[in-house]
Amino acid sequence: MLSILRKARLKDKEMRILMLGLDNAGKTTIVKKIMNEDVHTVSPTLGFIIKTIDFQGYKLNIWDVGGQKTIRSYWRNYFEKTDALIWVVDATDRLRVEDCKAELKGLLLEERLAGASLLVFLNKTDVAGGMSEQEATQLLDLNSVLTHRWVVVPCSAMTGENLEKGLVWVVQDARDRLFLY
Ligand SMILES: Nc1nc2c(ncn2[C@@H]2O[C@H](COP(=O)(O)OP(=O)(O)OP(=O)(O)O)[C@@H](O)[C@H]2O)c(=O)[nH]1
Ligand SMILES: [Mg+2]
Repeated sequence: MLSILRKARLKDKEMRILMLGLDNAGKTTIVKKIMNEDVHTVSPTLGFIIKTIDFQGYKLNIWDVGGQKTIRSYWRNYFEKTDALIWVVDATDRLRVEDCKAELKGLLLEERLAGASLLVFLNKTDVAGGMSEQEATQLLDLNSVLTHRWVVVPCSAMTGENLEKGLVWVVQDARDRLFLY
């Protein structure tokens, strides 16, 4: 259930967005593209980066946390007060899709993320042969997710395709929830 505090913050038009996913999924590149920064200079994130963007009258505080296996245990330090979870999937990484599914399932069981909406960014659509939206939905078993409001948005951090569409959903979802509870 949405806490009163969280709701107050949404009324203030401020959101805390947690961006997670396996390493190499493209989280940092997505954030850079959104910020109009050079996307060719990313390196693996060892800790976390917070970026604040003004979007459609909302202040989005995006927490981009490194996804390497050895540091995934730190993800839990960032759960608190999360309004939306952005789960970034590398559409070209079929080899690790099971790992990707398991990590996401684990997150969705977290009580502290219970009130968060889930945007799945299916990234790297600029590369041919990647998973389609339907394929990823099936392989990640998203249709079984009933605890969170979710959507899959295929995107490319390289071209910027659909990044805005994803953020629009996040903000619209926040607006909807203000009226729901
Ligand atoms: N072709 C293509 N490559 C991408 C895209 N997004 C990211 N990449 C590449 O994927 C690699 C990993 O990108 P990062 O943004 O560092 O990935 P990350 O999810 O932040 O990884 P960690 O910080 O280790 O968790 C880089 O070489 C990027 O250039 C995309 O949309 N298309
Ligand atoms: Mg990163």
